[in-house]
Amino acid sequence: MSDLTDVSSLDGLSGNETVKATSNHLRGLIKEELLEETPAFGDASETLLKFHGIYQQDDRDRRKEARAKGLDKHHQLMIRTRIPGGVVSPDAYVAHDEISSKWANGTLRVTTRQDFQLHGVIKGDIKKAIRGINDALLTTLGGCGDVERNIMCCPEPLADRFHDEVNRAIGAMVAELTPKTRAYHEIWLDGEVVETSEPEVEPLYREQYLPRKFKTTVALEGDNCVDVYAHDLSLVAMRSADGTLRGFNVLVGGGLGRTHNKPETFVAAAVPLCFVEPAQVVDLAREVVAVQRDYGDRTNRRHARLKYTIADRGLDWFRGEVQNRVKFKLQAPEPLSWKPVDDHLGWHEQGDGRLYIGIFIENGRIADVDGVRSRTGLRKIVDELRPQVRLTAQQNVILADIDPADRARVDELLAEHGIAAVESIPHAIRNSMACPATPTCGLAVAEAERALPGLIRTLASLLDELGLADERISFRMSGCPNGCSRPYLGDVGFVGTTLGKYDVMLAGDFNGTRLNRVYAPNVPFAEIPGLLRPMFATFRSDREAGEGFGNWVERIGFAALRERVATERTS
Ligand code: SRM
Ligand code: SF4
Repeated sequence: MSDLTDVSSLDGLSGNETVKATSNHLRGLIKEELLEETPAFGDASETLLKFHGIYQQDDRDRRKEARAKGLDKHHQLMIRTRIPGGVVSPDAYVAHDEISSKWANGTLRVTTRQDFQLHGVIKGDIKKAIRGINDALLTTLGGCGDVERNIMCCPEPLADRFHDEVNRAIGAMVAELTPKTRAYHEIWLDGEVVETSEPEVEPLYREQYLPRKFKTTVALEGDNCVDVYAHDLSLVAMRSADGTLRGFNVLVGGGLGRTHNKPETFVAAAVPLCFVEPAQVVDLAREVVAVQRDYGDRTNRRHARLKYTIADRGLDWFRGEVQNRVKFKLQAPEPLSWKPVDDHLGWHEQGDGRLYIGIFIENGRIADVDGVRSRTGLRKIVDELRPQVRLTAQQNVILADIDPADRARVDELLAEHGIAAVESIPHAIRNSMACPATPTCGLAVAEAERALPGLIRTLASLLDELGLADERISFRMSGCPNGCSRPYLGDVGFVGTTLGKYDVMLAGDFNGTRLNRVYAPNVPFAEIPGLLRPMFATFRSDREAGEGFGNWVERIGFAALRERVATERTS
């Protein structure tokens, strides 16, 4: 175990480790650079800003033009608000909506981890935007960076004891795992700099924080709407017969990021670790994070997630380390079973006499575009009826706590703003997700959010033609192998390899319990429908009753699939 406080011992570690260790708990020179009239922050601040929920980006669409004119890139910032369980008060919704028009690009982006992102904020406006978010009682601290990220949870707003108990556990975990540095308040909220002879302490993260990002999700027994197999730490809340919270099944070591042509990087599904009781879950979560803090690889950021620590040292070793640090006995994990994933869209009862409605937001972009005015429409509903807003892991929005008497008014406002009723949305579109990719993501090698809408409509009409319109097949597209839309856990994944080309991944499943695999590498975008059509046609005639597309591909295997597709093409 390295001494994390001795900066002279950082030789051989990744550059980020020195930046963190010498940052005085994430302060660095952010405050000073904020005062400079430059369009961008320096490199060290760029690294530290992530811990504050801010990414330095540039508008990639304008790079060419800037280069031609001999100008610098169009620097801009992206803000990510950390929203545990995706729960947003009406005031916080309004605050984000206002910030988006005053200082960002006029859209709100619901992320695959139930956060809001605001893109296109310039440096001179960033402080006002962060303050606006905090004034609405949310924070961006820990939205990104090498710390525990947003803790996700199934967003269904059901009013019962089980949900209350799960929410309490999440609140306690958030409090325990949030960085304790006062830097955030000092920099963004003009918090007083406390002069004291006592050094500031980060009890969990110490001087160097974690080797890499760390992600936790909470699922509710039976419903994998939060993709438990994708996370460093997943907690599946289990019910007792009397409807109370019995405990959590714990899984560890999921992670989807990989790098093309670097076989040492890989996608991993989380594996069962143990079962813990409700009163033990905070200690368990803290110590899982602490083991990763102490043993994660700090020399190579491509090999620094928990999945690599577990792959290198073994699950039994990992369980032993966690066991040594907690005061209770880790129990054996229980077997998990999943019902068909619920996206929580449409109208539902909450269980307390009120209603909620899940609204489909294509690729999470709340905007006013081409007749679909989701931004104006949602804002009107929030202003008029003050529902609680919840963000889903499929990038959609739930409006909760609605009086049944207001249901017709909500439907009216949605229709007025071109926001389609979920029943009218083809399943292929409803079950699709894409990451932002270009123009904001600096890592994108291909389009995603801007490419999927066209493709998914072609696929939806193709499925319709084949009589498969009611089939629930998930389609997920990412603009690079990092997998932000979790493309490796869908029935069909499209993973950008270079501009206009995608690895087509098959043999995952709709419930997100199995990783898919590359069926066809580097497929030109325009050829994707032609590749999939004969498969869908064969699936229609060949599948067993109730069998999903990904499960069918997995059962017959890629070799048989290729043969059957060839036969279908010639018939
Ligand atoms: Fe992600 C980096 C967007 C969920 C794996 N992700 C990025 C950055 C910040 C690019 C960057 O580092 O410069 C992207 C910003 C794009 C933009 O312009 O907005 C970005 N990731 C997103 C979001 C917004 C995609 C979306 O469609 O919603 C999601 C924000 C979640 C949040 O609210 O915190 C998002 N990213 C994910 C997920 C899915 C998940 O966690 O459930 C993954 C795969 C799971 C995982 O972490 O293994 C994911 N993002 C990555 C990686 C690869 C990490 C790795 O271990 O290799 C990167 C690159 C990195 O960290 O170096 C990355
Ligand atoms: Fe960017 Fe790649 Fe993530 Fe898409 S998958 S947002 S392109 S890092």
